[in-house]
Amino acid sequence: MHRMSLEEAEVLAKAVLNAQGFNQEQTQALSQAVIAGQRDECHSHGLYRLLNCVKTLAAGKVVANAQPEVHDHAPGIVRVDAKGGFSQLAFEAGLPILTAKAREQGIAALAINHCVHFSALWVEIEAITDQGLVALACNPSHAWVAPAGGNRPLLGTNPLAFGWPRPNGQPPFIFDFATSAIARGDIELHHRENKPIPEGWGIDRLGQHSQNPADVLDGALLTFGGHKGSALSIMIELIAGPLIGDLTSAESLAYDDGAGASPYHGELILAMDPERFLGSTLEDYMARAEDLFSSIIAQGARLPSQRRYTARQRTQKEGISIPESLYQELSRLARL
Ligand code: NDP
Ligand code: PYC
Repeated sequence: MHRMSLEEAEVLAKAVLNAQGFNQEQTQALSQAVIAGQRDECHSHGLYRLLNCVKTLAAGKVVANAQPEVHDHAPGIVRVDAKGGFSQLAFEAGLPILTAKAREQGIAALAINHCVHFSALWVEIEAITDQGLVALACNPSHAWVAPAGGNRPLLGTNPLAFGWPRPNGQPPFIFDFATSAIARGDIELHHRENKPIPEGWGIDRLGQHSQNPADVLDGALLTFGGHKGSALSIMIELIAGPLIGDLTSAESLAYDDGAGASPYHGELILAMDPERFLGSTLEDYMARAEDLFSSIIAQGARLPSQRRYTARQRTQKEGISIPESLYQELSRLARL
């Protein structure tokens, strides 16, 4: 393993992105996302993702200097056209209007269109909960997942993330998961490390359960929770696809045309203002939410994101470590 401080990791990420041709703004937004992933030990969405950013650019499937365009679409809707760039800069461009609209009306939506997408959604959810708002986000990806009862890839790994702000400086309650049994990125990491995957993550090309990551990458992932994860995944295809005038996972994969690039589609993000919903009863009801969290922890259960927050505290002090082979690949791409 190769150890680095977070500052060194950021220098490396920016060097890779700059050397490969991303402009300053895109480089800043992309490096922030992958450093956040690495810092919180979400390895499938950390520095490893830079390899796919570079592959996507080399395949001509992302615009390296895209300048997102913001459209104030309706009282409750802001749209951002990412103009074929990665989603992160488009999110940054839309966030101030999304939060202003949520405060004004209690609830508002941000629809990002025409973006290339690879991020862990909690990064965006935290940017919204940091402002005292409740958040929900989802997006399609590529058609890599079989619907429950089916045996061929059709749905995306379609992440769903939710965030709830908490008082007294406590980190927000956030969950963020793929609606497949696991993110595809994790199966890719098992493949890189020659490790078998757990039973139930996926099937091979012939529809047989497999623990071989290569066979599942070539076959299909399964949804989490059978028909329930499958239904959530279909919902995400609909509300972050046709509803916002963008591609489904099957359409994204068809657009990819074998390039192996990051998915190209839209993203839907909702923000809700507890103060607007609750007025003078805000504190009382936020305290009840705290009671719920306390009761969960009292049973010995942990809240989602607790592992991330613990990892964050550790890596901020001790730095991160990545496989030496990944470090060497990134250094070559950075032309160090
Ligand atoms: P995981 O299954 O690792 O984790 C999902 C969530 O469950 C996390 O919030 C996690 O918190 C929480 N969790 C895990 N174990 C427990 C537990 N025992 N008790 C309570 N909570 C728990 O994630 P996935 O593989 O499904 O997804 C990983 C990432 O991949 C996500 O960030 C997602 O946004 C991203 N992704 C992005 C896609 C895209 O299109 N952009 C597509 C698919 C996935 P904690 O982190 O603290 O463990
Ligand atoms: O890990 O499934 C995944 C994924 C898709 C897009 C970004 N991450």
